[in-house]
Amino acid sequence: MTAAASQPGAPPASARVPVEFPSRLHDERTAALLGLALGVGFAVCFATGVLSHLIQHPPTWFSWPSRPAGLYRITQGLHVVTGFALVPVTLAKLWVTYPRLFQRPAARSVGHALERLALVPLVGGALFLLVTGVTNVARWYVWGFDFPRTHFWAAWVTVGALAVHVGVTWAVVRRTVRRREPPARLVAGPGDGPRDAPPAARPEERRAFLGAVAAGAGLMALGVAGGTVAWLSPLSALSPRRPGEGAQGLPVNKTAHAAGVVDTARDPGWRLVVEGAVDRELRLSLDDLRALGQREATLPIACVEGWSQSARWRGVPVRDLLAAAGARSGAHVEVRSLQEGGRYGTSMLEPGHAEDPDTLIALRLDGEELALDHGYPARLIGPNRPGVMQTKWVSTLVVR
Ligand SMILES: Nc1nc2c(c(=O)[nH]1)N[C@H]1C(S)=C(S)[C@@H](COP(=O)(O)O)O[C@H]1N2
Ligand SMILES: [Mo]
Repeated sequence: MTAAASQPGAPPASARVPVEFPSRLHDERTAALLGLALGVGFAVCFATGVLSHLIQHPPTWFSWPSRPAGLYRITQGLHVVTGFALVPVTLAKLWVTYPRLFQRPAARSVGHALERLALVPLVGGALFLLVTGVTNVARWYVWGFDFPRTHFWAAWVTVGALAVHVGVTWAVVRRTVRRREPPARLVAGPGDGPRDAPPAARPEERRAFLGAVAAGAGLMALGVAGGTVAWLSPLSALSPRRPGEGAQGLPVNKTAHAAGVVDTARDPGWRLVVEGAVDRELRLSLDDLRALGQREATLPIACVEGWSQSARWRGVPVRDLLAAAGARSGAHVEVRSLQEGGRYGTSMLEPGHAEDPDTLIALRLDGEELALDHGYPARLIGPNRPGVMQTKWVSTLVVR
């Protein structure tokens, strides 16, 4: 106990920062700049993620158009690339700000306590989203839970906590970004003496640090962007699916073997059935389908996991099949697969998609018969749809 501690006006020993943080980079300005980058990044990730969720589980007020054909490829590519790039930025922000954990007193008021408590869902949620997103893209399913649903709800929790955090820190961010006064080190608690409030980082130190974080973010983005941008794919160490790799030069998500359809897909007795609210039920063999008018369309498979690739598809437009069956216009169509069980064995075609001339029951891919792994004998492919809604090994179209 020093003599100073017992002098009137000196801070009590408990108010002192108990741990020393030698780096000058633990300062407000570094934290604010990283915070701005994170705010923008998480906003993009959240918006594109919610959009993807709405497309796959559309509420009545939501309708996703079938054009432009490659829009989902862009929004979902952005979701995955920004998510990956956020990893180093988030870690940098946690490192810059963690001295704050040791701030004493832990809470100055009820408001301050709530503010600090909101960091639990913020930090926990952000790390959870990044870890589950990256491992899901890497197809490393170590989690027992339902990924899309858990990731979706965690995003709402995180964004709620982020709104609180932005509200609380906005004044500091404005002040530091406008350089009204020199930034403070983040270690200072109330009553700290000058020795405990050392100077913030010099601008060139901060620039070098932020430059390294940006380079890390760029590397992470590159690591996955090649799943979509073909010429980057040699650099994309983190992308498990790459353009050009797979049966017929197109990545395969689930194989026929994994889906348990090898025998049923090869069965000569296979028929495409069109049933439901229609004049008559259609039962078409593969030869029947080949004899109908064919249409060709160049469309991407755009997987939710971030990879995408365009290919030339040829087959029978769904709308021609619906017309042949006498379905009324504006019908919703459920597309069923031979695959039994599994989440992606069926998908819904909203009217706008069912009526798009390029929404096909495809029989051919890049001039060849469909490979078994790409959905032989027939698969759904349509413009501007998530990969999970491009059902392979189609057995039935149910008109509703
Ligand atoms: N029946 C069925 N269709 C399916 C799937 C599936 O698991 N089962 N996976 C989907 C997913 S997630 C994607 S990305 C695309 C990939 O198509 P591809 O394997 O032909 O590239 O198929 C979709 N169609
Ligand atoms: Mo996918």
